[in-house]
Amino acid sequence: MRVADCESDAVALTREWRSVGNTIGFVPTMGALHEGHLSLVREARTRCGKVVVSIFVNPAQFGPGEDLTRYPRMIEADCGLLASEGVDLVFAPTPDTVYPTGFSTFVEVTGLTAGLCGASRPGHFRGVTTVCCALFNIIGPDIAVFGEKDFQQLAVIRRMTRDLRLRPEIVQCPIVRETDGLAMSSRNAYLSPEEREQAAFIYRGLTAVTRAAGKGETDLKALKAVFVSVLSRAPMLTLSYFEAVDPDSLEPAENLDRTVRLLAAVVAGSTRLIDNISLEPPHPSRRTGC
Ligand code: PAJ
Repeated sequence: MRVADCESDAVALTREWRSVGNTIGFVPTMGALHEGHLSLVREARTRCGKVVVSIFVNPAQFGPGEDLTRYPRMIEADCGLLASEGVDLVFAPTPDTVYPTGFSTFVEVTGLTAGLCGASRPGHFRGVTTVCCALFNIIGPDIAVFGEKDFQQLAVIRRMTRDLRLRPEIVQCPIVRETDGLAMSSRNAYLSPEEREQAAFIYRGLTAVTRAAGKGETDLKALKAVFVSVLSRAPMLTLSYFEAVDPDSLEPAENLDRTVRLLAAVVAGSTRLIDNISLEPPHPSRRTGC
């Protein structure tokens, strides 16, 4: 496995691989890797001849007062994990490499970024799309793999890639969870033991909503009440949002006549946690009025 912090090395190596007919799978990350990240790496591994992972804690996607300085950095442990997964190249640039003096161009997806996490994190998605666009241009991947964990990010990246005719196909992977259901996240490390225990109620709430819908409840307000009621059993968690949206446009769903995505964000102390689940339309025999 090669590790490059220099952009020209990453460009030269990936160019050489493409020139001899290799396909390249790319997994962008901010490091502090866990099984969720590794699942994306494995997906890239099954699809492509060469796998590149970037590790870059991207300053442009952190707002003032967010956790840029305390974000966990553990490059050596990360490289150990990636070597065991058969990764070919880790690209770990410095901020000065990605944003050289005079850098002044940003990529912004409008509309999709306005609500949900975009509403409370202004500029966040602009930072994500700008860095991903730059990384795609450095690596030149055939596919880029993203997790459903960050569902709004995935939709935003898909839109950017489509609109700007960027090279990679965007591949999405399901959320990997801890045994109690909490979605794995590098930020889970910030949680106190009590917060960590209560954080499991986010997924419990989402599955309770799925069960209620399975029993025929189609009113989205009533389904939100189910989520809120489960979450109220975890007093250390404060709801930031719970929304049912169309999985592509992220527009709020009016009703349950098609598959929707339930997205939730909660705050535990100073840590923001997000999760989501797909909700299928109710079985016709359970639909009231049929
Ligand atoms: P990061 O939070 O490190 O996540 C990197 C990738 O791993 C993202 O695609 C994310 O959705 C995925 N991921 C994280 N936790 C996961 C889980 N439990 N199951 C499945 N996939 C999971 O997302 C970012 O970094 C950054 O915004 C980035 C795209 C790298 C741009 O800086």
